[in-house]
Amino acid sequence: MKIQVIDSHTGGEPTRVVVGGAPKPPLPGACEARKFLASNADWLRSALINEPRGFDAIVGAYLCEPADPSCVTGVVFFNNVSYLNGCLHGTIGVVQTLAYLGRLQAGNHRIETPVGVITANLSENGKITVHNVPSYRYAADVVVQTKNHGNVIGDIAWGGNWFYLISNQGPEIHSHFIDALTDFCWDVRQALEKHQITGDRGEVIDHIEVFGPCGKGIEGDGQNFVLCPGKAFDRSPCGTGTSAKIACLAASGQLQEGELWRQASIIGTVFEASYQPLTDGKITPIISGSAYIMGEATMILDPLDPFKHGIHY
Ligand code: PYC
Repeated sequence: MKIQVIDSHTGGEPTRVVVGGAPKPPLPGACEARKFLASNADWLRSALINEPRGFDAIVGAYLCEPADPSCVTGVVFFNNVSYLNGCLHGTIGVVQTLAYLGRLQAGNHRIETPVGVITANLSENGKITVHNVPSYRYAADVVVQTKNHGNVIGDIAWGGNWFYLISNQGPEIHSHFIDALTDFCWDVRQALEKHQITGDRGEVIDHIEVFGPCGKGIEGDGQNFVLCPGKAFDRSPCGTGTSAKIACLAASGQLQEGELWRQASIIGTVFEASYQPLTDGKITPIISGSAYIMGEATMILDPLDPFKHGIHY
């Protein structure tokens, strides 16, 4: 079996877009496609993301026919352990990939995801700006008792995924401390599950985000470290995480409509963010970044290869 992919990165975080050879769901729509992949073709996720073909930080993107015909494509994002709700570094990678293939021109494009339609603008200079799904802070100053790091306080917010956002606690936000930051975030993640602290409909909070001031030589309004569901950290500032952050800043009156927030990642890459308020107290986050194509490949799944579907540790 042969699967064609195109690899890009957005602020250092890789996206592997499936462009050929994959099985197709019987019905259109991103929700249908996610159900189809999870129940009938999960091997595709594992084969493309897990070792020996991939590594933990890659996010995969499966393109599908949208249910909404005004959308240029539907997309399902997946990682080393499961399927994501949304993914904005991945959306920026998908837009750059479709432009590279000549399937998209500069302008506005609607994209269907399992959690709603988002709009991406591709500018002539390659900058990609995404209007994300409605985002909001669900709870502020939620204390969680962790096993190894005492009591931690954070906000819970939806930005296309569920986030627990922690400011100025835990290890310093610096690439020297990635192992310590990972341990800290994993401890928090497990504590949230243990104490049944969830999103507003009982959803697992599977992204942990820690904020601090920008390190020396890094430009931005703040620097973050984001731990993803499969314990990989986001090399980019995380678009859904930045959406959750500005939802919290908006809710606490610290960021006004149209004001710019520059979110730096753990490796110093930056997304620019602002928002438009919605009538129900939520916001539409507007996130900008750029992606770069790194490779085109045909993945070969040899039936005799014991690791054709990836290594499961
Ligand atoms: O950019 O939204 C994002 C994202 C989610 C997980 C990894 N990146």
